[in-house]
Amino acid sequence: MKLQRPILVGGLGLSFSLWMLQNLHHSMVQIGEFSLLSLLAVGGGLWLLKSNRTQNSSQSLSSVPVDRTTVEASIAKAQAVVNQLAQETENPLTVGTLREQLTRLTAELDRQEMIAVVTGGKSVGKTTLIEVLKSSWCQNVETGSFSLVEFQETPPLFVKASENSDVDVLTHANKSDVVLFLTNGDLTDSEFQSLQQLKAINQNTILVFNKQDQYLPDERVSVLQSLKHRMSSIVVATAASPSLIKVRKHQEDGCVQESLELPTPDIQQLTQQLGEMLTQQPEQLVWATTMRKVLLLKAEAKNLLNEIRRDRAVKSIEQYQWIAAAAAFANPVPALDILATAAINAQMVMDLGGIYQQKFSSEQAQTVAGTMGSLMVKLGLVELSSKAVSTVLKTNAITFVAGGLVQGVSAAYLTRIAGLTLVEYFQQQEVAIHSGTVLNLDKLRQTLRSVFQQNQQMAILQSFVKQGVKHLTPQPQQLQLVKSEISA
Ligand SMILES: Nc1nc2c(ncn2[C@@H]2O[C@H](COP(=O)(O)OP(=O)(O)O)[C@@H](O)[C@H]2O)c(=O)[nH]1
Ligand SMILES: [Mg+2]
Repeated sequence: MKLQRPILVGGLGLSFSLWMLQNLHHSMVQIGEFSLLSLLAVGGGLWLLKSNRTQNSSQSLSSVPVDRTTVEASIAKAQAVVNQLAQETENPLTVGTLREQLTRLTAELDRQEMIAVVTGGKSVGKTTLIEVLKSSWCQNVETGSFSLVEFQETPPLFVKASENSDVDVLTHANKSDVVLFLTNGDLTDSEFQSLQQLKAINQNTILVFNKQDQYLPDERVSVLQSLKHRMSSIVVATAASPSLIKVRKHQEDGCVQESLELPTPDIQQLTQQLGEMLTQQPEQLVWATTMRKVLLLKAEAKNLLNEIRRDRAVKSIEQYQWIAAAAAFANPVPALDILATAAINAQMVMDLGGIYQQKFSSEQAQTVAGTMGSLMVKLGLVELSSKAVSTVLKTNAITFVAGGLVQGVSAAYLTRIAGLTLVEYFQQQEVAIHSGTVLNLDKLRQTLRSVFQQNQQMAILQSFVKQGVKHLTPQPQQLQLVKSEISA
């Protein structure tokens, strides 16, 4: 590996870089399908959807109808991911399962019966509401005015010790045509968040204020108003199983007779709204649901693929980081020679691109590596890392600080950051094979910042520096050996 003449790297002010890093989380917003993919990527975290995305795009998203052709195209894309997985995995069973699921999804495009999921906290009245809904629904189906609906109850949300995590529950909800979300009054924070998540994935949701009989008439109105104010979705009030009420009857002889009466369930608003929603364009709802399922399945396959590729990629990155370390260690300069590191990275870019089926010519790889190098400088990462590395070295009382150790470890560290950034970036690309890869610089910059931030945690840095020191300096045992040889 030939090193170019080292240049000094000033970097930007530390405070500026810190400011950039602080603002990082605002920029990690993605659009469309990516949100679903990245959700799954982070441990199935449906919960991670940022609410600002919801505000920006939910309205426009929900107005885009999904047609059959679009779903079929998505199924084909998912198929391509599964095929790629089949080529790279050593686990044919998973591939088999995914293929079966895809076949089922194709058949589902013609599903006749609608699926409504009823969810909410514990004891909000899910079971009761379903009972009442079913019987009123049947009558409407018989007269031919409503389509067939299967009502499904989810396990309760917000129950800590439950076997089902809220993520599972929401994933289930995501696979239905409509969600009835029950609450018994003003929304709690967790209820609000779950609703936001349903909205973010463009799920048809009706917010149902059940047990309204427990409120005085004017309270009812204000709860309903407040719900409508907080959620722009459809809100209805119901009493699936109203409590007994005391009824006073004035007799003709002037006596007052009190009796208890059981009011009939009041779900009229809900039946009407749900009826409209499910009867207007049932095919489109079914297609939209199938689309969500396809995207989830594709994301699952892609996740598996990414896991396999990441393992291979990290091994490769590790090789390059120690090459970079050795080079900078042997050729210590006052500040890190980022261009030299970048020259080494070009080969790494090619390798990683190969693993992720992103074809780069050697010139392209050179450009990518150079771009990453200059991004690192611009973001002040070079300066930040050498500072961090020397701090860790000092606080770990590493006595044998050879010249070039800081540079060596920093070079390794920056190479690793560059590599992990590319991995992260490639993971978000469509799996379909591209001819001629065009880098999205903004996205690369965002990814770089976030990967850097993740790897700036003290624990990670410390263990990395220790590893680096091990690689670059003689081991204690070896020193011991040398000493004992001398004394012998
Ligand atoms: N007062 C009143 N009670 C209700 C209403 N709906 C359900 N309940 C009662 O709330 C309790 C919990 O209902 P259930 O359907 O089992 O709730 P789930 O846990 O959400 O399935 C039961 O005792 C129901 O009778 C309602 O509209 N008004
Ligand atoms: Mg129940």
